[in-house]
Amino acid sequence: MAGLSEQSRRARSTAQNSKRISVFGLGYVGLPVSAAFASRGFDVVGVEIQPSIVDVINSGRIHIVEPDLDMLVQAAVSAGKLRATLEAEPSDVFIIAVPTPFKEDHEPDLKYVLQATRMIAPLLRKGNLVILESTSPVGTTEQICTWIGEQRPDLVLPEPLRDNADIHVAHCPERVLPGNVLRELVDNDRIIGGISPRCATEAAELYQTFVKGELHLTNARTAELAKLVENAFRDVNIAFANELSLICEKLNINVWDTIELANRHPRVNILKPGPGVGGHCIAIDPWFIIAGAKDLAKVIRAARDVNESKPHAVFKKIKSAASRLRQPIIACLGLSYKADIDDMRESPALHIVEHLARENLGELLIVEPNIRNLPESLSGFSQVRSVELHDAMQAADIIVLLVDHRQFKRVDRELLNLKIVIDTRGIWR
Ligand code: SAJ
Repeated sequence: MAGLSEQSRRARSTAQNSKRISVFGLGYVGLPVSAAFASRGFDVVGVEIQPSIVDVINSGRIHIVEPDLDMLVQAAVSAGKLRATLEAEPSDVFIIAVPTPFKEDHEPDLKYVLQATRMIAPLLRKGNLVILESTSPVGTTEQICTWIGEQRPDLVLPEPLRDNADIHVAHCPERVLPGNVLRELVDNDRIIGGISPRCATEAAELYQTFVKGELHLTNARTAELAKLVENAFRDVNIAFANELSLICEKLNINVWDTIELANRHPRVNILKPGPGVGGHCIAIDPWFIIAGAKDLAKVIRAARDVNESKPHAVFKKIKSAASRLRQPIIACLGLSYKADIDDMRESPALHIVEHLARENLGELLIVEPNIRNLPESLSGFSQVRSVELHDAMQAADIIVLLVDHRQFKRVDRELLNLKIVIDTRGIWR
């Protein structure tokens, strides 16, 4: 935040740090955010609907894979600065970090945001700050105000031109990259969108206690759209790479060489093709834009179609290879949606393996170094087994590289000889 001297910044910071912050949702965003605030001395309460997660956090452990987060949580819990609970408590700040999925028809589903707001509303006192961190369709932060107003007609709510409200409400979208969360949480710039300018300032004062990147203040609707646009931009660019991979396949040209050469141009930077786009952000957020502007979001919609069709193209390639063998053994390397994490949300790798299992094309040997047990969706198939990397490489006729985990990059290339190799990430070329 521009304009604050170091001394007044420190004084404000100390005043801030005595506050209690409740974070709703202790997932991939809520837990690192909780730990970051707790490590700055705040009294942080994590409100979770799953009792097993509450128990894990309160014992100083974590339930997700994210580098260094375990140490930070352990330190915060043992210092008494972070605890998890099922019940919401009165606080100075309420941060909503719950999932924002979509429904069958790709319309946004705000039920978890509503649920959190319903828990927060009865506890609100004058001066409280409510922050929505979850990536959300345009208008969600205003919707939160409306929901609060329904439960709390006694409160003066913020409006764009009203700065004398009893509470403050802002959208501060998270922008961290899974796998690099703790560094990005601190270093990345943040967009802070207030319902009113005062709401934005209040939220910015809170985030400046640990964010080293710049804080960019705006209104809530712009902040909502800016976040969606970041991920839609990436989706469109990955779709370009994925479309290119299909074109190259048809023309029998190596897509990786083509991209490498084209990227030598000073103003060209083509992303990497892969088995599809996964995760809870890039594969979801563009739909929030499409839902709000159906007739206009044509490129964004086409990119979604290309990226959603890519897992099927990979499946067809595996099927064609398998059809040339009798009782093929197929090794599938990786299930998560990207490298070196355990997150399987919207994972194209998982979708491909599920499809292979359903079609029963042969024995499936799954290697996923970041999980202990196979996901439930694969448990009912007798021909599917979780195995060690080395065993899969030895036994398989077909090796399908689905995720570029670091363990797979180190594979002895000799083991690939005489096998059919389908490398969707181009790490063995
Ligand atoms: N992917 C490709 N080719 C590429 C890059 C990515 O196929 O060249 C695939 C990945 O394998 C993965 C998917 O795209 O399946 C998304 O991965 P990612 O690493 O690009 O992004 P996420 O979903 O892990 O995190 C994104 C980030 N957004 C941007 O980079 C614009 C992150 O900063 C956001 O905080 C996060 O979404 C979010 O929460 O919205």
